[in-house]
Amino acid sequence: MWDEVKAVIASNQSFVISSHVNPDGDSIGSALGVYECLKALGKDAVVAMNDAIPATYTWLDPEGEILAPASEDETGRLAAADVVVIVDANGWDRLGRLRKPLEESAAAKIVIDHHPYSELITPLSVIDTKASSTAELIYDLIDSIGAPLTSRAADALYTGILTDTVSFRFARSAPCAHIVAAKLLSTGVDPSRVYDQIYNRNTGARTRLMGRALSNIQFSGCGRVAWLTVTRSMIEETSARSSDTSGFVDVTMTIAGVEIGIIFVEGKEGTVQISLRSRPDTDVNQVAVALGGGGHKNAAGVTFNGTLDEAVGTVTAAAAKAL
Ligand SMILES: [Mn+2]
Repeated sequence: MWDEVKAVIASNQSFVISSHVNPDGDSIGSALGVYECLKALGKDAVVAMNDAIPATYTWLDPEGEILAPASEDETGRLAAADVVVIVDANGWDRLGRLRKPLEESAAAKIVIDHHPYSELITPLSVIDTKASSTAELIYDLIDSIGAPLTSRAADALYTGILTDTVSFRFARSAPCAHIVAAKLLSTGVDPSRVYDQIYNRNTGARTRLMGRALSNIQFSGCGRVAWLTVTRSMIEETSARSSDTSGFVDVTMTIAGVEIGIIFVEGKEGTVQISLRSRPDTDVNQVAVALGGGGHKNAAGVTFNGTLDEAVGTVTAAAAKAL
């Protein structure tokens, strides 16, 4: 499955690696996995993202090599690369400001992803929706190339698998995710250190904000839908940041009887960031797709244009229909 991708890598020198807006553990881990592999092969590579790297993952980039958020100046220069590699996303609209320069560049385009897709943006697409994470696929690519796996790449790929499976809790975790995780551990990844870096670094502000959000949890559909709301004022009053809400929605799924969990985070300029979670048999991707977002069957997201009340009304109604 990697032959064409390997041929393009072998015959080119400069690469730009990018991923979706609001980068997460899998997008950052996958991008760094590809980056480390290309560097080991003697290639010129740069990772560029639309948004900043969340504090949870900055330990993977101690030298600040990732351009995130990539400035306008940097973005312009990226278009000159031979090859654009997009990981953990398969639609141009997922790239934010980087879309235009990368889509319009003459570079060959490669996509490596595990999200459902409606149309391939490049014939050089390796998309496996059964994979736990894009990181799992990147491990396979590096293995297939026979390139050395650096310790940073191993940490990054383990991070991608760990976070995309929510610590091996998702149905799609089995068994390949465990096999690849085991191979990464055997190269020296310290699982307790990675877990500690990602999950045990919360700030007091984030924890206070989480308390505020959880204390206002709402239910509908006889307790089968649960949702949290985070307003701008809650974020300001707790001195937290919008990005601190990452992971809050997962708490809804720890509640007995809840089939769908949702978080609504009020953004600036009349937008609401929505994340949805569901049990294995319930599909929240269709709810997100119908509203212009997307993701996976059991974890999806969408940006809503409107007020918080409008978002809650629209999305909880759509969620009730998905039950
Ligand atoms: Mn992913």
